[in-house]
Amino acid sequence: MLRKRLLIPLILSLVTFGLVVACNSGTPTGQISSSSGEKAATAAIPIGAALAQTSNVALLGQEQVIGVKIAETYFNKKGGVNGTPIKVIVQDVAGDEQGAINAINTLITQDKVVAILGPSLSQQAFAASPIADRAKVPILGPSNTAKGIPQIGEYVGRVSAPVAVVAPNAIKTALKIDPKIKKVAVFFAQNDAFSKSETETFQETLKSLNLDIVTVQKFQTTDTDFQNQATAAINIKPDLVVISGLVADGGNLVKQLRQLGYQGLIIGGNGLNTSNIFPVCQAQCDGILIAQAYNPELDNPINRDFVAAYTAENKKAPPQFTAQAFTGIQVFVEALKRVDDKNKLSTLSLEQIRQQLNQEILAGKYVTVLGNIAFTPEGEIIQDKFSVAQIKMDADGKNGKFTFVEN
Ligand code: 1QQ
Repeated sequence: MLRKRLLIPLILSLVTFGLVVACNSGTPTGQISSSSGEKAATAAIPIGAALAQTSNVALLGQEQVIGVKIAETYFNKKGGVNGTPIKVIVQDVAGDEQGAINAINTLITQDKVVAILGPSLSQQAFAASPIADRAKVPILGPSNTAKGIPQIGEYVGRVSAPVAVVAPNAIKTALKIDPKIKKVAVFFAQNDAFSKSETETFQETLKSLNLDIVTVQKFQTTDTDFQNQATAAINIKPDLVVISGLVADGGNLVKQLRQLGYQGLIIGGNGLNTSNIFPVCQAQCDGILIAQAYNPELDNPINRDFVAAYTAENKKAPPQFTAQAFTGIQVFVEALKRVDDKNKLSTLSLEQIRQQLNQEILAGKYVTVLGNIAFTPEGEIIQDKFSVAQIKMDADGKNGKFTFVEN
């Protein structure tokens, strides 16, 4: 009786794995012909990635997609999950909550994934990750850094250190560069959960360091004109500007601050943490300080491999969002191996795999490109390596790079 109960879901999930591979894969990873009679079908294990491939949020999501693709190739070359390949299925969350809800529903009910990496933004996670939690599908935020993400539910965690841990590093670096900083102008996007959370951390840190917050200016992530806010702030003559927003808005704000004559240091938050900001603020991006949860110079074998794989394609060092997405897939692969070590995946139903995978994710310790990480029982990442980078633009403002100022 028990056997039958296990067997039917097993057959269903194997059939599903096969279908998913057939529908989504250009390379027939999971369709191993049994015509020779040597091998039974070994279907690839479907892992979902709910990431932004369209809208302005794709400026961030694009780097995450690159990370999951590199991870898929890398971990499959290493034997996948005890010999069974993984297949990463990407669904576009686009720029808003509904996009994330749709992508996550599709991954769960249509693609029958064992787990999900995503969504791209905290704003999307608060709306969409509860769906994965209710369906008992493990979901890891690749860069969901707002306060409260792991607390969404038992099945929700993140591989992205929270703003509370990462953001203060940038302020400390700014003070090292210019110890005379006293007056600080703070800007944040009031329609974005991450930006609201990050500005709280920034403001608490500034206060704890006895710096004066001379103005707090609000905007929307959809805004393109910041003349009013920028002018109001510049009139108070701040020594430092701290911005929590996303790429397009954040980049335009930086550009307009500079055009209006602001010459002091600028700290950008995690939403500005991509070279996709270069075309937005061009030469005026120069000098922006951004705290980092990843440093390409980390010297461990997996990071050396990751940097080599990324650099071969992209001719530059990998960015944080790519590294975090790569790490998310690694966590799934290693935790799946441990599930399989205990009970062969082929003997488990999809529901059992998802549930046991969640336990193993939380129980594991991982040597990653982000350094050594683990999770609290709530799904919060435990990570100890952070850095701060500064954007250096070429004179023509076309190209630039993130240079690390603090290790
Ligand atoms: C969040 C973030 C974004 C800036 C990541 C792309 O950190 O939404 O939490």
